[in-house]
Amino acid sequence: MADQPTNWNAERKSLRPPRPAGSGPRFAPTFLADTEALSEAALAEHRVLREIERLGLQRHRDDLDEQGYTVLRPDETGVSRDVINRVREKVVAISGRRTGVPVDEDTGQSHSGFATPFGQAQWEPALLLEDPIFEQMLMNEAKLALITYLLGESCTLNHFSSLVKGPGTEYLPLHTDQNQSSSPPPFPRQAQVANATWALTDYSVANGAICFVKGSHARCRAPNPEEAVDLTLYHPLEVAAGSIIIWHGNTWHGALPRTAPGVRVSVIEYFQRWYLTRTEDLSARISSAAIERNPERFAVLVGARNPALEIDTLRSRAAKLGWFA
Ligand SMILES: O=C(O)CCC(=O)C(=O)O
Repeated sequence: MADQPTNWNAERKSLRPPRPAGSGPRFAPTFLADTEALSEAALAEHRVLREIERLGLQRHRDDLDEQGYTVLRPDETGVSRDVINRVREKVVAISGRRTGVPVDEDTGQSHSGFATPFGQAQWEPALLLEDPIFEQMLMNEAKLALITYLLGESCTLNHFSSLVKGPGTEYLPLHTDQNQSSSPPPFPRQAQVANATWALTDYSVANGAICFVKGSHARCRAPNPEEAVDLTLYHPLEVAAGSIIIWHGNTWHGALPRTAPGVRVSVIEYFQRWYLTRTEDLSARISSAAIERNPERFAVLVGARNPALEIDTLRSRAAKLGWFA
């Protein structure tokens, strides 16, 4: 299979502003690249890369470039074990309330019969509307710096949901997120969608860990039906509760069945570029109180504002010219 070029750093150089535009075009100026907007796109790139450096996340940026995924360990997220436990308890309570089936955290028997697109797991959407603690998770600095590196400053949520996975025997086949909610193959090399999953319980082989195929994002296609179930390609990711697993939307991933008693609990924050259609549109459902109590970027992330669609602003022009704006 012919892989596409992986030198992402080299590609980025094309964002430098070009020579002065001279007297400017007479027709269709709204549709043409202008020097000011190109400079703003280059500035956005600079801001995004500087933020990565400020937070000491260069290794994670390189992981995303080279292997298509990375893990922020609990000590790198700035989130305490107490908060992670509270979030897990909330997810467990919400999951039980929504189906009327309380989660049996000890045996997991309550959750061995679930079947969703995410495997033998209960999937619950629109979690962000349930409790302000989820808003804090969304605004997590280190996670957002890496998601912004992948999807630019104008990116938005596609869905904010949870998974509770009980014991079972079924593997989740290898797939790409890009394939489900963005353009068909060949996929663009620049991420169009990206996933940040909070492990709220430990991930291990027996606990039904997520698995990745290193470097598969550069193939710019989904696995074919044989590859999707080829267990030799599954490389389990064992991480501690409180970690955030972040991946490029082209990266092949699947999951092992859980063989141990109990449940694996996670929160999925799934992001996309500003021009894609969302799975869950929270823009009209999010409260004005939530918008007010959070930083400005929150409104963009939940889709209440889309700066890239504003008419003729510098930011909207820049978002159409650079991957980081
Ligand atoms: O967490 C898992 O087991 C798999 C989740 C997944 O495939 C996804 O979020 O796209």
